[in-house]
Amino acid sequence: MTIEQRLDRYKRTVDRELERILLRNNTLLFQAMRHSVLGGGKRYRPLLCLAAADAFAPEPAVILPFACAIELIHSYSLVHDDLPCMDDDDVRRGRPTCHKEFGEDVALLAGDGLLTLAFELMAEAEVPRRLLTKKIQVIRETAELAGAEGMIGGQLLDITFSAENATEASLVELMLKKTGALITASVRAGALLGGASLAELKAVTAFGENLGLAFQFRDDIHDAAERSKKGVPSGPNYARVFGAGKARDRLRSFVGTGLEALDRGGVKAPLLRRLAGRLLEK
Ligand code: GRG
Repeated sequence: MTIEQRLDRYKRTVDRELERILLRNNTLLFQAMRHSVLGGGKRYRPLLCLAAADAFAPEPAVILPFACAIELIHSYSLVHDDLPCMDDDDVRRGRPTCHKEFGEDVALLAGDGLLTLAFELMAEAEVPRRLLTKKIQVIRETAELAGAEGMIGGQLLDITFSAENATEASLVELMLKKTGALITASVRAGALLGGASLAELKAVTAFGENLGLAFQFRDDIHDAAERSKKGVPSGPNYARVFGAGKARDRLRSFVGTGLEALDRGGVKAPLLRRLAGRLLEK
């Protein structure tokens, strides 16, 4: 099987499992949660989690609940980010946003439901005895990286950002938290549960942080191009402040630095490397 075929197979597994998890109830809340999670999405973060585990001792069944939990956290962040009090977006993944379809009140609760369900999933996940401590570490780290000092903290920097005082360092700090934290959590969860050594975990973490930044640079480049066509102002955006050319250079350099971290740590991880490569494609 080629690397792309293996990634496709992992994506189908994640899609099926997310469907199974969210089909357990048919209340309005679960309908809104399903609308937000099952309506497309690249599943980039769960793939990173599975790909990181795959680099060590592949036991995908053990990793799957954690990979799915991270996608639920990602989906909650999108539902809340789309709300009128945040980015006020009408369309997500080519469909009406959760609040457009279900109303703001239900969308707020759907986000809450997805976030808490993620932690329920991880807590309930069955792991071999030798991985029990690692499982607790993953849950704690995921909470921290998704929380007030990670992704949510990054979102606060986003909404309070002052474009006039924007510096490269302030934008990078925002990106590291808003986007990089959950991407780092994804690869660390996979590596920890996959059995990485401390040195390998360090390499995978550096890879994740660089990939998180690359991911947001790529999004900023696309977003700046889209918004300049439509003339709609956007939030903090590196490509808008420093130019698309510089943003593209930074994107390539973060992907390169991430890959070098894997090289230095002796981590082969062909699937992780392929996922990094995707960020340099159209
Ligand atoms: C807690 C409200 C709240 C927000 C947290 C993650 C985040 C901060 C907000 C989401 C909006 C946003 C533009 C985040 C940057 C990361 C990003 C580009 C998300 C889109 O992720 P993709 O491209 O989306 O992986 P799919 O649809 O493929 O899952």
